[in-house]
Amino acid sequence: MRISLAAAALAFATTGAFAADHAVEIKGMKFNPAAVTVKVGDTITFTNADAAPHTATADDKSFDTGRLSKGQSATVTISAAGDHAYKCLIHTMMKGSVKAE
Ligand SMILES: [Cu+2]
Repeated sequence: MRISLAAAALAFATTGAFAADHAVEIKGMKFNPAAVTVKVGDTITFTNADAAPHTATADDKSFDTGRLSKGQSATVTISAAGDHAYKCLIHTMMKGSVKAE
């Protein structure tokens, strides 16, 4: 129930005129969802559910959560249009992407 309500809220928010916040969970050494599409000016909140520390760091340096310990989250603003590949700097095989339009 909690997840479906959050999904409904997110779907509503992304169609609105105001900046929306998107959520990415880091769990099982993966970003979930690994690919998100946002509008320029939206924010993304990354939350680490793993015991291991992670970061979400854009290859183009347009955003960086810094190091997130278990249970920590960080919100970044996506301020540039385009495709932003990102990865965890601690585990560089963990990759995701943000498409900003
Ligand atoms: Cu990591």
